[in-house]
Amino acid sequence: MITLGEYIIKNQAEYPSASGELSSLLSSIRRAAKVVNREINRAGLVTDIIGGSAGSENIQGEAQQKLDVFANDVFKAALEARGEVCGIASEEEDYFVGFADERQSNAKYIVLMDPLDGSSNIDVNVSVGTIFSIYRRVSQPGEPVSMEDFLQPGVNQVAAGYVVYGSSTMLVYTTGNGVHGFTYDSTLGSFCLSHENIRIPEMGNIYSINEGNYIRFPEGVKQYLKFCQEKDDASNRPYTSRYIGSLVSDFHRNMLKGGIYIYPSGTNSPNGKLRLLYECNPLAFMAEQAGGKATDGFRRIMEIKPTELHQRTPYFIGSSKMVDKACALMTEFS
Ligand code: AHM
Ligand code: MG
Repeated sequence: MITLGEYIIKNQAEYPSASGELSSLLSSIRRAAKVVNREINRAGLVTDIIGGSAGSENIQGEAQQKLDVFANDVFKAALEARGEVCGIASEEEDYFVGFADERQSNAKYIVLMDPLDGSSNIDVNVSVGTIFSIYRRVSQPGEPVSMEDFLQPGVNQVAAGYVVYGSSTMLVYTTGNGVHGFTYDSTLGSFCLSHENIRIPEMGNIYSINEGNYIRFPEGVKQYLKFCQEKDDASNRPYTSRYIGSLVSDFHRNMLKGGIYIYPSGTNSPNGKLRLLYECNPLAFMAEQAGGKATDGFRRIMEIKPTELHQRTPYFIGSSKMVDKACALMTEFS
């Protein structure tokens, strides 16, 4: 059995020129994930302390759960502690946060994260996740981090991943060399390699979308849903519909089994709900590394040049042939 810690060290040894900072950064994420995992597992027991609403809103006007705030604090502290990261941005922080001591301001990485995605599901014991995205800063070491460091296109990511706190807890990540998954063994206190080199099937038969918003979907999405629901034995249709409402879990399932996840425009906001920098880009990097695709219906997600920290984008992600079909209909009916 190989633990995540051993795997990170083994891979670092294969790149003798690497300084070990990225490995150390991933170790910080691993440690924070264990702490958050412990608290999520207790959420039903100590509801008054860690369950339910925090009574506050984030900059996007969404109610923060106590565990959102807790997870944000844990990941932020873990990333600040070691000195590989010069700043972070988070769904739960209005602005980016620069780390100021001398070691940190000379650090070369920045991290964007959604510390607890799908947190409205916690109170009903549905899986939630942490999503992270790692870039090299563009500003010079020693300078304060700036917005420019955070507004990089997804193609510049050096690593990305997620933790899914589900029926078992898994940490899945890529450093641009395939996607690898580790399952948490709580008796050992270790993430153990369970899914090396994950590949998304080119075609699947699962589609995931909040169909309650159907009336406001663009015509291309309506046409794609019609296609998914039509009977055609040769292409294994109708497909099956699965929607947890927790992006990491929906993506994780589709990545392993083959499928497409869509959060289109025309719902709560003109650009859909999901945030480009810390939800869409990291999962897009993972999808592509696993052989899948991610677009906004027309453009590759990772090539979008961000203009705002909390910017949203329509999102189509999953099996490459399914994303291609949905995008073809988006173009045809636009
Ligand atoms: P959050 O970051 O506030 O938790 O919102 C993101 C979540 C995703 O996990 C999920 O896919 C989506 O919101 C569900 O949205 P909806 O309830 O509109 O279907
Ligand atoms: Mg989120």
